[in-house]
Amino acid sequence: MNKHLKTLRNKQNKRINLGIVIATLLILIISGVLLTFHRMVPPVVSTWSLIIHDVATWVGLPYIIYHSVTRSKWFKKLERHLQKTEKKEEPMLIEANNPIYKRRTFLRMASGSIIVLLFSSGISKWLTLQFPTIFAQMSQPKSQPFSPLPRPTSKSMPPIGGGRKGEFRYFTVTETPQLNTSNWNLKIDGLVESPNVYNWERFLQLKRYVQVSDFHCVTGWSVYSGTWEGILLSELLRQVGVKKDAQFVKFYSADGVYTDTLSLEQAKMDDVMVAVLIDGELITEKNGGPVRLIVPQMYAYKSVKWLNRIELINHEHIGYWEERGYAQNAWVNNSKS
Ligand SMILES: Nc1nc2c(c(=O)[nH]1)N[C@H]1C(S)=C(S)[C@@H](COP(=O)(O)O)O[C@H]1N2
Ligand SMILES: [Mo]
Repeated sequence: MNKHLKTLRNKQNKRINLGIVIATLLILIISGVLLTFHRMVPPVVSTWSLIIHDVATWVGLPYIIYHSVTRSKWFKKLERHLQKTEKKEEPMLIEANNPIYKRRTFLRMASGSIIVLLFSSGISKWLTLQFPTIFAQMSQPKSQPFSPLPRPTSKSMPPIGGGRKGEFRYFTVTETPQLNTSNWNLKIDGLVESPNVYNWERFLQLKRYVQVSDFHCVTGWSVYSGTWEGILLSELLRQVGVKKDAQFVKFYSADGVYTDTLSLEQAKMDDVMVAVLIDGELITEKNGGPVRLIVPQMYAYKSVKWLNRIELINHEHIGYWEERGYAQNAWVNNSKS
């Protein structure tokens, strides 16, 4: 670093570059620490930390990589080599030429492009999720794949919670499954007296309840006061009749990958809901619609999106994020156990 600084003494541009790199690294570290301890900071702080951390990752990180690549020994060597051959081959041209055509510039632009390309899938996913309205015009509007549409109860429309505060980050570990009236249904089976399959129409005939609750992701973002309307899980379980040896409830997603579990006792909590509407509107595709689980007292990784099967089992199942180290009991409020 010392050496590096000395060589930069008279090079204003390079000093700015180095400043940007160091600032980005500091920002990544500070926002990362705040996110790790997001339970201890106010929600505004964690929300902003996450936004800043994202920008630093998708804009700052490619820049840092470019910076380190173009300053590495082998890159400099390659540049010198190209410059030498350039001078040998076309000495006349060089002086007169626009610098943009120099091989050295080309080399830098090419490495920059490769780095941006490597990051592009991550960057574009991040952009489309963060600024959905900007990109909405780019994808053609879809026709409503579910009919009939559920009619919201008077508590949902207008929403008694006054409308949710905050934005969903639409998080998924798979592609969004394309569901519609004919390829979606909800199966309830396993250790139950009478297994059941609800198609869309039958599902909408079930009695729906409304609750206002907050939604917290473990990574530090939240959506507050969502008015959810749906069927109570306890009610669905009562209908199929849970057998005595059942101890856990396993939830499946139509994505074919994501699963999670609750103990039978947790599943019977009176706010655990198979939700269909939020703030009086059908839950959108990327939000986990048509039907998602909502477990307000636990972190949102328990709230399985695109729910299509509920199975009663007698052993503990390890869900997608639990397999990757997250707690089986995801209480938001630490004092529960
Ligand atoms: N099927 C499925 N359900 C899922 C997930 C997922 O990746 N796939 N992610 C979970 C996590 S970690 C969170 S924070 C919430 C995100 O919900 P949202 O995408 O509607 O914001 O969904 C949860 N349910
Ligand atoms: Mo999450």
